[in-house]
Amino acid sequence: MHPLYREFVSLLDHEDKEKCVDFVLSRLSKGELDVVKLYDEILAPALNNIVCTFEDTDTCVWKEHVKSAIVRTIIECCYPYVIRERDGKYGGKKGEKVLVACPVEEFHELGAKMVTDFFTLCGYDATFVGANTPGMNIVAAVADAKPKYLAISVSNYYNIVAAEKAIAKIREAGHRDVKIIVGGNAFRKNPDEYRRIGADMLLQTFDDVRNLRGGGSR
Ligand code: B12
Repeated sequence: MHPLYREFVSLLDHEDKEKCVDFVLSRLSKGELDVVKLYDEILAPALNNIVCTFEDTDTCVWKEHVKSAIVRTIIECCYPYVIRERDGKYGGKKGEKVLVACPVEEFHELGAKMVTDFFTLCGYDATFVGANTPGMNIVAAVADAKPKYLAISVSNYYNIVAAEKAIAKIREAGHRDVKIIVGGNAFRKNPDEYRRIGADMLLQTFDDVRNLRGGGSR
């Protein structure tokens, strides 16, 4: 567990947006924290460890919305640090295009936003297309932007079907050059599903993204 995790979670539990943002930005600016550790060891577990019991579902769900909105603000505020770390630590911009999207009905967007920043850190020209993106819009984005990679993030297991349909549409439209990556919690217990749904590879971590240029697929 990251040494700053508990302190951050306590601020998040109090839904103190101001203190949460300040806590993170002051550590990033002093170099006490970097973006990957922040995302992987503090923000993602702070959300993924939320458990709603049957008795407190109504309260828990609106609080989950508030907490995820605070985390979204923090991610947006990190962008200057993403660029700074890309240029200072990871060798700068190299330029291959990547689009990152969630399939239709997948509203869990925070993993996709973090992954977009992971690609940016590694020098890719990365664009977050959006949560809940219909297949035909993903096809249009691929046709217009002509990315080298399309990364599809899926959190809810049931949305793997929507990812599969989007991939089929891309293949039907004849976009054979784009490499399709999938990732996200929906695949954690189902690591072989990516092949069945027609993706080229499954990636899950910052190191997977970093290793992509050296081969990367598993
Ligand atoms: C926050 C949250 C929400 C927020 C989302 C806010 C937002 N703007 O994104 C809100 C409140 C809107 C929400 C709604 C719902 N949620 Co919700 N939600 C969560 C929660 C608590 C955290 C998810 C999250 O954001 N984690 C933080 C991110 C950063 O972590 P991550 O996704 O794991 O991403 C990391 C890695 O996985 C990786 N990664 C992710 N994608 C990719 C892609 C690539 C290519 C790579 C390389 C890596 C990668 O990188 C990230 C950084 O390390 C989880 C709990 C849990 N245990 O997961 C439930 C959870 C995901 N939700 C769930 C459900 C059921 C729902 C609802 C259906 C609830 C409802 N009844 O309304 C709705 C569905 C909405 C929809 N249609 O999508 C279930 C899904 C279960 C399943 N079947 O798989 C979970 C697991 C809760 C549970 N235990 O039941 N939710």
